[in-house]
Amino acid sequence: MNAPFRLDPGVLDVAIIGAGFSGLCMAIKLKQAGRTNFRVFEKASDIGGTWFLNRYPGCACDVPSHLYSFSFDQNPSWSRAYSPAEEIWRYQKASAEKHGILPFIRCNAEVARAQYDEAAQLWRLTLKNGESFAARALVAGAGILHVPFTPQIAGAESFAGKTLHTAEWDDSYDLRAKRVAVIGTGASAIQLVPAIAGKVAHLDLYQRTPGWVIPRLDHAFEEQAKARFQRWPWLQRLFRGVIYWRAEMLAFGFTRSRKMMAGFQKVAQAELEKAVPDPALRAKLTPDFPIGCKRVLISNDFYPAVQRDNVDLVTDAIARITPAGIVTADGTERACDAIIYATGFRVTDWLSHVDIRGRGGRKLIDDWKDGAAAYYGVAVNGYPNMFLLLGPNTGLGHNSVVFMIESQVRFAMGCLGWLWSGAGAVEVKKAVEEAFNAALHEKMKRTVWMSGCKSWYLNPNGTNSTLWPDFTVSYWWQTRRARKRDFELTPARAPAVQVS
Ligand code: N01
Repeated sequence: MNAPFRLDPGVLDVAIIGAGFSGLCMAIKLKQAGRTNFRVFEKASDIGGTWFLNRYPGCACDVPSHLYSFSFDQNPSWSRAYSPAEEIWRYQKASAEKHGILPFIRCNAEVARAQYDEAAQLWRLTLKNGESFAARALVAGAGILHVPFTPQIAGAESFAGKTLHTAEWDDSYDLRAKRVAVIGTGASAIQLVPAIAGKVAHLDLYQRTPGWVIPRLDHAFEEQAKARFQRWPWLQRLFRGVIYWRAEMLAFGFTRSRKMMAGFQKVAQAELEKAVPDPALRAKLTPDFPIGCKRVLISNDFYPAVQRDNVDLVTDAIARITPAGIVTADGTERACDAIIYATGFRVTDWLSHVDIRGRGGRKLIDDWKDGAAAYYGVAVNGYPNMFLLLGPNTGLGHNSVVFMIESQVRFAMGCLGWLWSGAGAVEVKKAVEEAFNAALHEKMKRTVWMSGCKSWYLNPNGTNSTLWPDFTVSYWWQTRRARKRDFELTPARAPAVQVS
């Protein structure tokens, strides 16, 4: 990422944390609104967020690309229905370039601390390298899937071979002809395992909990189809609309109808029976929770990969790691050259790596100790002029989060408009935020995510601060404009303070 970074003297209008889909969308919309006094601070060495960081073999999006992209920047050239990670990343780069936001992004710039200065009505940011900035508004678009989770397994540090994590992939390590252990069978593992199983000498897949897997209706787009999308953008919009509403229908099952989910589960069960003839292996791969409770996995090649001669599915619990490999609870040691952690992300404390302090020095990490909460995932009482993107309870199990991001950016732009027209501080009212969350968690009770399984959607206390418990269209409708009556607006106290 070589774009020059220009720092205007003085106070920024907006400081954005993160240059993934969220931060890029915010930056594009600010620029389109004629605002150029903003900066994006990205901790990684390039833009793209999760699509830059996740580079493991087989990494792709499990939401169709024509939907998992900006509505205002449709790409007629997607190579496949489910495009690989690198293609999504290239799309993000092209979009950032097209909208002229690269000069506003600073990479290798990790925000360590953001503190609200009530007297000055400013957010004061400190980067990890000690630099400091001030901004009237803070937009946190850090995303929830970026802090890799590695379980603490006894003896892990003694392992003499190579250790990798799907979210911190080391391209320079050659897996060919190696004996490999993969820990985890979530969304990352089911993409990784088929991609590497044919290359490695042997693969032990350590499964703690099997997931429901449904077929991925993937296919390449022929040049003719791409040309049609290019020539008739309305055709692509129509296609996107069809994918959107097809996905949206699933929300009914996830959030309201156990009957619909039961039908869905029958389809997955039939697929498993068709794909895995061996009853013993099939039993190991059969989940004991309702489909949808944990994230539904989408793959055509996972079951075939697990049945390869050089792949063993290990379901005994991992007891410890030795210099030579992994020992399971039954005492068996399986030697390996590399251990790959496909163990996901630290989701429920996703913003804890930035020390965010609001009014009176209150810490977001303390306010969220029992679970993150916000108003529509965007605004938090006690943190004026701070707007979160993909914040609490705005993740999805059935549709594109890019759709949610666009709704949130529009909502945040509405609030920023008040700042630009005379307000000094904009803060959601406590009672409004509390009432919103009480209603949300009431709705959450009837969702499949609360049906009793253990998943990364849940906080340690069992509450769900991760997912939106309704249709995305209802989120879009409810957030189509920010309502002044829900916020406390404090007049600007003084002209913007210069950064020292
Ligand atoms: O992580 P996960 P992921 N011993 O948390 C297991 C998104 N994503 O990286 O189920 C043994 O789902 C754990 O077991 P269990 C997507 O939102 C999207 O795969 O807890 N095993 C589980 O099997 C996804 O949901 C795409 O019992 C241990 C696995 O590790 C999210 O990222 C692609 C263990 C972790 O699964 C995370 O997916 C990839 C231990 N001590 C990812 N600890 C798209 O295509 C954990 N596990 C959009």
